Amino acid sequence: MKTLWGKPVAEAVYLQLEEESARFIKSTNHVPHLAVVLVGSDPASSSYVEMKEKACDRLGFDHATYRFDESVSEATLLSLLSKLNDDPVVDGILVQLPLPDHLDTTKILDTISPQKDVDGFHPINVGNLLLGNPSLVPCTPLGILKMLEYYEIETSGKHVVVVGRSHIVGKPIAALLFQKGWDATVTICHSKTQNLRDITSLADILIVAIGKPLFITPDYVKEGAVIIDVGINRVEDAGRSRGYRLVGDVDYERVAPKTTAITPVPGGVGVMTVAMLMNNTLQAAKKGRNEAEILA
Ligand code: BQF
Repeated sequence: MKTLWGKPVAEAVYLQLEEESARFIKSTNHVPHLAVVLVGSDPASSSYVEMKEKACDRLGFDHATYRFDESVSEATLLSLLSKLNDDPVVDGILVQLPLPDHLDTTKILDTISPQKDVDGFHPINVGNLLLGNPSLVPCTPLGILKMLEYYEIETSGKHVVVVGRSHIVGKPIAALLFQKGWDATVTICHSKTQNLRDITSLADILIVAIGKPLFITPDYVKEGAVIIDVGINRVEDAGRSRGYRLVGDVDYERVAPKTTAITPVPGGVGVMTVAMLMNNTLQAAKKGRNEAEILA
């Protein structure tokens, strides 16, 4: 069994981005700029935003975080987003999720210009992804692909089972892996799937993104499978100073011995999510500058 750490993969991505970004800044005199919108004070969201800010700092990207009280109105957010859409300094825009219930997440995300949509959630980008056209691809699925590539895990002809059908992970990773180039056979399972265990047990590669701590136990897994655990769940742990620990959707301790390779939590896919956000920010900046040049 091999543990698929995210760190070395993310480091390789950061190294490449540093080079690519230096070249970009030199030739355009423009520094990539990420705008982050954070609503409320959920500690997990705040810590994710902090990791994204640190990643920007490491690469020398400019960034601005727009913080709002929980009670912020939809109109306020929509007006900020349209200002950011129109601001030529801003290359990437992301709204940290989840948003409070009184806000219409879809409406807000769809307001972000597709060219600046570094999370890849806009319908234009989702459509292009499904069609196999160039597009901004959601960060976690992109991170999973990078990990598979780095660790030389063959996907062609393999049976990939995706558990979870979220817009952020399940749907896009499924849609990517059956494209030409990856050539996997993909099955998508979700909360209403019957005989889930029988299906997951067929997987050569099992990708789990359901947000249920330690849900996948050895009886869900084929001997020798590769496991990608996307879950990041806080569970109470009185033995830790913070009072909680992070666990995945997979019961790593019990499942790992049965696998060929498995991602840990923390330190697995999550690390890649942030690295790929930086990748998307630079890609958006490059595309934006090309277009600015053509118009000039
Ligand atoms: C790690 C996220 C659920 C809901 C909203 C490194 C991150 C996480 C874990 C991170 C996530 C999860 C992010 C680790 C961003 C991934 O060491 O294991 C980094 O920052 N993530 C998010 O922005 O919103 C979420 C999960």
